[in-house]
Amino acid sequence: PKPTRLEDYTPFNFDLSESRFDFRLDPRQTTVRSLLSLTRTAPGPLVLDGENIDLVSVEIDGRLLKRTAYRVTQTQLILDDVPDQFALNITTRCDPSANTTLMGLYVSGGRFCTQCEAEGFRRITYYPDRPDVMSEFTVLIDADKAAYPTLLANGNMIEAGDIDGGRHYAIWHDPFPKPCYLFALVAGEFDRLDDSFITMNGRTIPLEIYVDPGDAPKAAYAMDSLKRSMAWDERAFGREYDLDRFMIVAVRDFNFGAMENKGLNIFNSSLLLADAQTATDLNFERIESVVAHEYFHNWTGNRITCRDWFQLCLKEGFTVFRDQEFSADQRGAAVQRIKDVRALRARQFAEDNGPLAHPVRPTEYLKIDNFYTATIYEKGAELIRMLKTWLGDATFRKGCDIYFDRLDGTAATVEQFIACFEAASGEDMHPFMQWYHQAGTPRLTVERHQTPTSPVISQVVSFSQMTPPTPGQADKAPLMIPIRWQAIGDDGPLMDPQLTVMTTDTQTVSYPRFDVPHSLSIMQGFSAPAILRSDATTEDLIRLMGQDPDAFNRWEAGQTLARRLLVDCARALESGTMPEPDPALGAFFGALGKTLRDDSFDDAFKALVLTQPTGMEVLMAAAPIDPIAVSEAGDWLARAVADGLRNDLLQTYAAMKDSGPFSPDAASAGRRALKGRCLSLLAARFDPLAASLAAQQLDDATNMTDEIGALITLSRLGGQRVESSMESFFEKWKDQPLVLDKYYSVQAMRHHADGIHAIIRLAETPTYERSNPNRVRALVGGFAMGNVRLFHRLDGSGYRFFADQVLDMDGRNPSVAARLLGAFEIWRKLDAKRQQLIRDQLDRIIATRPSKNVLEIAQRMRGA
Ligand code: DPP
Ligand code: ZN
Repeated sequence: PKPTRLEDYTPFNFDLSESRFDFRLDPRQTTVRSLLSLTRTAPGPLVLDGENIDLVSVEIDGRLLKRTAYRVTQTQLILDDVPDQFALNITTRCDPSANTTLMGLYVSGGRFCTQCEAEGFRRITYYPDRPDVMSEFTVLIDADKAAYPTLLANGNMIEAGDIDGGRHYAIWHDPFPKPCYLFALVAGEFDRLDDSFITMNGRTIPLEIYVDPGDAPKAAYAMDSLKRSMAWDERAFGREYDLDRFMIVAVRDFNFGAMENKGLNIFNSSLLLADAQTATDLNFERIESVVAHEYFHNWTGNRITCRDWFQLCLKEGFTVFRDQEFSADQRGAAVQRIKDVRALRARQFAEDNGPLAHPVRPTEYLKIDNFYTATIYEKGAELIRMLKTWLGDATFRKGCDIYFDRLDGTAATVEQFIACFEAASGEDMHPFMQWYHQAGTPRLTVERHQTPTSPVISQVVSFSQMTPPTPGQADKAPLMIPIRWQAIGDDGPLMDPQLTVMTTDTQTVSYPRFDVPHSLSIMQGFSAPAILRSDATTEDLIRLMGQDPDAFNRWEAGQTLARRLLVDCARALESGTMPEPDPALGAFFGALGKTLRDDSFDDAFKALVLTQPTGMEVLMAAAPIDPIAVSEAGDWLARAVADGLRNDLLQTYAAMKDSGPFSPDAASAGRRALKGRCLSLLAARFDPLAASLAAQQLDDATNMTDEIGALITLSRLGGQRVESSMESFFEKWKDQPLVLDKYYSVQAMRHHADGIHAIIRLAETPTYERSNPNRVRALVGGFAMGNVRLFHRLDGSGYRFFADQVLDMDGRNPSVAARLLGAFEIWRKLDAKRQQLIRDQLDRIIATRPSKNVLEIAQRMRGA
């Protein structure tokens, strides 16, 4: 297959001001009739995209074309000879019920819905399926009235009524020109939750959330999040909603998390529905941030869209940044930043330091679906954050205002975006662009230099950067790295925070000499997506854990210490020795205990301080290594912490226990998170008390956070109670698909005594739905990412099972299959035996001639 390249971009050769589509919905045979007004802007044939659809007829200005007047290939409709201005009518048919790719028009739970980003619209009708072709859409939907009482599309409903044969219709018009990837259509029977929002200019916007019958109460939190998002975007970015109504629809079968279709967002129900009994605090938190994310796309994505898919970060990186800022405002900046960086390190750093590494703006792809990655999204967001850190809040906001003003209604590029900040600041932004071109995570080395005491009155710190090679990019240039730093003594900071903006390989900065011992807090707030290699001693880190005014780095100091302990321990375990008791442990526990007892920190922060670096971070730092040794090192450190802090943990658990009636707010969630951390640490030392606390918590639980936390703890502890608890959990929740997903993922992560057979049995249970992405992600994804012992078994059974499941999914849904396969991206970080086992599976996958999606990922992972 031939890749698509950024350098080959050419504009479409027609202007398409208006598009009209008539849908006659039928699950087996839907007819789509389009009417497009085209005006030539450049020579050449008219080439339209289309896949898996039957072409019925083509008309130009009302005249039916002969079959010889056009060419149809697997992926295109080509009209060689067309006038300079004309109306094109195309009639096509498709089979939504047979569409298992969940791209284009498909049926989920008896309801019609669509997913068009990135290239799904071409499965609905022939059309220029590219983001830079923007058109004003009018959509008529005609469907059986009893089966599909609700008919929705983008924009405003301008007409509706009954027609013969028990059918009815609705006509929707979207006044904002948009690319077809933002098109949406929904039809079916829904319950609706209604509310409204008054905008900053006094317009009242009806808000409607459509859910499966009976689920409306579970949409209340999403609705609340939506209203807060709308208010926040006005306050923080001056952005007001534009259409006359805003709709969200929840569906159970969905490839992504959610989709920002203009005025009609479609959500995976797992990111929309929640109540105390069925959803965890993490679910609530994600619903809040994804509802915000999709809403924020209305400006960063829809009003200003992307010229081509290489510019994906333009909308995704910026929108993730905006949703992170929103969550920080809603839930506390420090805690939010820590969670975002943890996720960045576990997912994006793994990607950026493995075979799938690619720049935030890639230069080629086989399937664009494969580039909805942590790099485009999360690293993309970090780049925006660095801009803000570098330019300052006011100039950053000014640049955003210029962007919204200058590029509204266009399909833009990263260069145009950056030019707005150049205009706002007068800075030369050229060096910053390197972040968009260059893959890989920079290593930032920090060294303090001793200077002679007299007569020199200052001392120096030197920074040096190095980015290791990534596939296809051997040589790396220096990046512009904003480093926020500060000297900290035993009574707190000794100077104001400094901002050093590094632009070369090395840079040296001097600062005053202090008479007291001090440590340097580097990259406060995680001021750049880099891996820090500091010369900080244990003493430095303990000092920072206690004194750093930057909450992120206070947390980070503990993480750095833990990472060092974990890497040493994992290496010792791999070579068959037990780790020596580390002299740093006592001081580390002391600092942890102090944080735990300090009332000035919120509970969510304390819970994060008690959370270890992810296995992925340790794996990356210690690679190549046996992943099971990494996992056992985690158990060892948890046990050591629990031994060192047993009384503190028990007391804190007891103090957090009665949180009163459930509320999803950040403070209440923080209490539950801290309680959960204490319980799981106690379980790590197999404290007999932990088993009875967990059993009690399971019996008493009035919310899913406590219930599933107790269940997971019991499953780690093993023993009699586990099987019966699992079974009762299943019986209790088997009619709730979202909770059943949780059941499968907890089961997928257990250390079953009969190994892979238990997982295979789960995949054969009648409630396992192999065509539902959520269910498959729960079992197969949960297994590959969360069951270190079984997935990485040296007999290769885990890898084989996983590859089988990916191939099975690939037969139905290539984009979900390719995404699952990403779990193999760590393979070169593993020991030699496992590398060989995974290489064999990748070769096997490639040999089966999989979809383009899976082929691209497998080949990139395998390496040329
Ligand atoms: N554009 C979507 C999102 O990131 C993904 N389809 O919200
Ligand atoms: Zn997005």
